[in-house]
Amino acid sequence: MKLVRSVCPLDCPDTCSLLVSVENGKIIKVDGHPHHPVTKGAICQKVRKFPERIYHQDRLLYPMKRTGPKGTLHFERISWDEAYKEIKRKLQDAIETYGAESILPYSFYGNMGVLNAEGMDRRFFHRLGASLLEQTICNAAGAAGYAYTMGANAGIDPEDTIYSKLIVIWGCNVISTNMHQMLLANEARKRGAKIVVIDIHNNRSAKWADWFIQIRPGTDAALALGIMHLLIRENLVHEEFLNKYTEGYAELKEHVTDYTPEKVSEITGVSVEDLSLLAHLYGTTSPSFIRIGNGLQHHENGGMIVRTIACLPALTGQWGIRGGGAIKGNSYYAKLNTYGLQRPDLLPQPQPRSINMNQLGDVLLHPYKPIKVLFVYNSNPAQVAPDQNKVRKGLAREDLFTVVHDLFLTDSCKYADLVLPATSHFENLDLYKSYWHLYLQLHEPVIPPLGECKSNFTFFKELAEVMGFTESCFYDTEEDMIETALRNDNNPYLRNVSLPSLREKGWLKLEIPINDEMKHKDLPTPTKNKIALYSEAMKLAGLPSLPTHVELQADISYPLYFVTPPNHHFLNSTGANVLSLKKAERRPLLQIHPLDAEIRGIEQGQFVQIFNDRGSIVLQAEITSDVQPGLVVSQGLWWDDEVLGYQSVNVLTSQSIADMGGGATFFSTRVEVIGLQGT
Ligand SMILES: Nc1nc2c(c(=O)[nH]1)N[C@H]1C(S)=C(S)[C@@H](COP(=O)(O)OP(=O)(O)OC[C@H]3O[C@@H](n4cnc5c(=O)[nH]c(N)nc54)[C@H](O)[C@@H]3O)O[C@H]1N2
Ligand SMILES: Nc1nc2c(c(=O)[nH]1)N[C@H]1C(S)=C(S)[C@@H](COP(=O)(O)OP(=O)(O)OC[C@H]3O[C@@H](n4cnc5c(=O)[nH]c(N)nc54)[C@H](O)[C@@H]3O)O[C@H]1N2
Ligand code: SF4
Ligand SMILES: [Mo]
Repeated sequence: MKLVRSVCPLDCPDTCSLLVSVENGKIIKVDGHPHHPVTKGAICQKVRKFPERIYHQDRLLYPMKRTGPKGTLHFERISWDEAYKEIKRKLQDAIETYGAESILPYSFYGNMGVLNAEGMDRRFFHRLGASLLEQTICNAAGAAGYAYTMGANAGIDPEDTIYSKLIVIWGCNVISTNMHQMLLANEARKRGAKIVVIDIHNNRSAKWADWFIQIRPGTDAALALGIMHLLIRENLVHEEFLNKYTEGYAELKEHVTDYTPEKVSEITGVSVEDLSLLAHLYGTTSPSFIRIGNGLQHHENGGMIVRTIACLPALTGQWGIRGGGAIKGNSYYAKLNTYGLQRPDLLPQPQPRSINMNQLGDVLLHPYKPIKVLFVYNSNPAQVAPDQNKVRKGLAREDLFTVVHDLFLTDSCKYADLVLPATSHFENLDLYKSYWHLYLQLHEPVIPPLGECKSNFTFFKELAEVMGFTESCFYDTEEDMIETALRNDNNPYLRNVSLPSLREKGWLKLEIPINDEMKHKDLPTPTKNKIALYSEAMKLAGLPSLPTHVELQADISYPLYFVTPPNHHFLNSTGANVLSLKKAERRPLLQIHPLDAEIRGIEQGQFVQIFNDRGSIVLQAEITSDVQPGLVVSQGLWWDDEVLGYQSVNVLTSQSIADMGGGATFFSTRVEVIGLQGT
């Protein structure tokens, strides 16, 4: 038996280092690497169960071609040669008749490996001149909002949060979605820290916190402004820091006089007492740290919410104090040479149109400039994209040629003309960065490819050859691409990272003067090195220049908010076909407050219909005061299950775009719920 180093490839902030037991060429166990400074041997159940996923009986092992109608899963085996020929023919036909913009790659971070998420594939589609995809489904609004305030997605080193004395977990379900932040917070707690969770429902993290503050959906900016109001009124602000390092404090001071505790309490549902207590705690505890999640930015006003919360650490002068500040994301520090990796210079001029991935449904159904060829990889749009009825109607178009490259016959494969088998990350060489901690990791193959599986890298490299692309970048090896990726002279933090050093050590920490030595100037603040409490850039973009609460607008004729965050045992829809994980989650439920259940005559365990203008689904009700009145919650992105009749939550979500960054608005959905008789 061998123990081999690996990395978790899932779209999770923790990017854990793994230690894999391999026996006779087969992975038998997956553990956390005990020596990785953040992982420290701890990993989640999802990834402990990876052997079950990798060797799953349904794992795709060879290419297949559709033999039945779209929407079903009837395929026959073909060879890679046949698959390549068919793709080439379809691409050429589409380009000839409709132009290359009729081709759309649809991909996300099913595999976070740099090469397999955004390398050879991008080169291929750029060279082809295909429509560009705006990858907005995850954190686009929040990232844009945070950057308006702080300059970029740069926060503190999470390892420093063990020194925090107050940890505010805001719209982030860390127990499930960022477990090492929870472990670091536990360490801080042992040293006397208090943990506050601000969320719309009493989730796993809220139950673990010292104090759970329940807020109405989409009202977090008002809460943050209420805190600012009180900090200023009670003289708990750090005037010196504000004068030296921020822009627009005078304007903000004036502006927040409107956000009185009474008004904020009315908007947010947080009592005046709790608001005062929170403001006082935040104003008197140092170092204080805010972990800003993704949940609270999946709203129409998500950019503004994050922009507003991001102002708070400046008010009490937290930046530069070890353990003080915030993290929304840390992707800024690990910026690689994306130009070299993705080669945008291969794009035709003028550049092809770009398509917001949150609007896949409308785009596929649009009669003008139609999409004729769709490539799906690293993503499962039939489950994860909003307004699913439209997405599936679009995917079902007979004149659309769809290629899905995945490890499994996902629901998206139901609409594929060709299904191609993907390697798991264990079978690939790749480079990993985290959007939360500060380590880069190299991943060397742990096992050879299963069956006829090919990595995204290999697939697009071979397809480029089939298409007759002769540019030298299509001949790059994986090593070449990793070396290119690491060659980014604009990023001083990469100084000591090289392929040989990563090979030797497995992981390397980015060199960031952010700990004891961190001075404010090391943050990439927007203008004149100052944090933008007032933002001229936002004004120019037609947004309020000061932090502002904006009411949610969508579907107001429906009475209940419908929020659908991820669950504990799946990673988005990944893992929803792994029996042990499915068993652990039991079944998808609709959590509803006793008062809302009572007025609708809904009983515990009853099947209910949930509907709005976009469609209707059926789920089983769980009556619980873990959700507030006026809110229903269903956790997890489950696969279709014809036998049990699960229906997907994204039937009800909307393609509307958030206030910033083209972000998704999954959680601003509203619905009505009725009980189904005889269930
Ligand atoms: N186990 C597990 N881990 C995951 C994932 C997974 O699917 N499963 N997905 C990964 C990915 S891609 C992402 S983006 C992250 C997401 O992980 P997080 O950043 O934790 O975001 P969510 O879980 O979407 O939402 C966090 C919490 O915000 C709440 N929320 C919703 N609306 C509001 C609001 O208006 N205000 C406030 N205060 N809270 C609100 C949600 O109900 C939820 O409890 O997790 C990653 N990690
Ligand atoms: N209602 C609702 N919808 C949501 C969310 C929500 O909270 N609520 N969350 C949103 C968020 S934050 C996100 S990030 C998106 C996530 O949406 P997706 O990125 O689509 O995530 P997954 O469902 O995990 O699908 C990833 C797919 O990639 C495949 N895959 C893994 N590795 C490889 C590989 O190496 N090559 C290829 N070709 N395929 C591979 C996996 O098997 C899996 O089928 O969902 C969004 N949708
Ligand atoms: S999903 Fe997240 S917590 Fe689980 S092993 Fe991967 S990186 Fe670690
Ligand atoms: Mo995400």
